[in-house]
Amino acid sequence: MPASKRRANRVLAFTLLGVSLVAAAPASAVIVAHWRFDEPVGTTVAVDETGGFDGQVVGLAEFGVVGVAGGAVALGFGGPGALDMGDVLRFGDTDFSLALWVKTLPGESDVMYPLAKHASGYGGYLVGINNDANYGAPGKAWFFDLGAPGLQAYSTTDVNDGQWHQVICVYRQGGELSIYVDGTPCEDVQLAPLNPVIGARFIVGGLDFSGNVQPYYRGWIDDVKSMTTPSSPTRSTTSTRTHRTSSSTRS
Ligand SMILES: [Ca+2]
Repeated sequence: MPASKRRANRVLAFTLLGVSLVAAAPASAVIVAHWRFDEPVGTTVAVDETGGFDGQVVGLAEFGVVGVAGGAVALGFGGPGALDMGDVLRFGDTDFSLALWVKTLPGESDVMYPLAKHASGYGGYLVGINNDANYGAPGKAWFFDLGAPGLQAYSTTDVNDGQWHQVICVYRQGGELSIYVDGTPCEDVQLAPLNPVIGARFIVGGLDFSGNVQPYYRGWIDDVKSMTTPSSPTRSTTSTRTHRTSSSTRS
């Protein structure tokens, strides 16, 4: 690819990043954590430039690969790996949002968790890709807090096509989950149980199993942000809101 094209693509990526964040996040959102993953090859710590919640490499994580903005981290190649930020970002039932760029292998079908603060039996928020038994859907990204199968916000866009996609998940006080892919419009809104306050590790590329990091991702991740809204505005009630029900509960 010519250098001019690469520069143009990079400018486009930065532009898309800014536009989609502005479009999807509440106007008063404040970034509380931001991992750019621009560290060089061999790094064992992913720096959070905003909140100081640095992530420790668990297993294998490759830095210095090309991302959507600067570098990215590659996980799941040559062995399992994830990034452990520790028990941070306990939002509970308050407005917050998560933004991340993901790229998988084309047609990747395994269930993956690019971002999670989840404790088995106690719920907690996470972003999934593909389906895990009755949770999620093939090729789609989904946002979970504590709900039974179906009580998640699902993307309509496939995110397992081998291209970079920005996923933004928004939680609003009262249990409203919404999800955006590559900007607007919102692809799903779902009323779910209130997000619990739990003790669990915040992990990029895996889940917390009884206090241990379990890697659950194969692909690339770039520019992860977490945001809050200090003074919650009135909750939105949109015409696109959907309500699904189910009798079982995730454990
Ligand atoms: Ca980056």
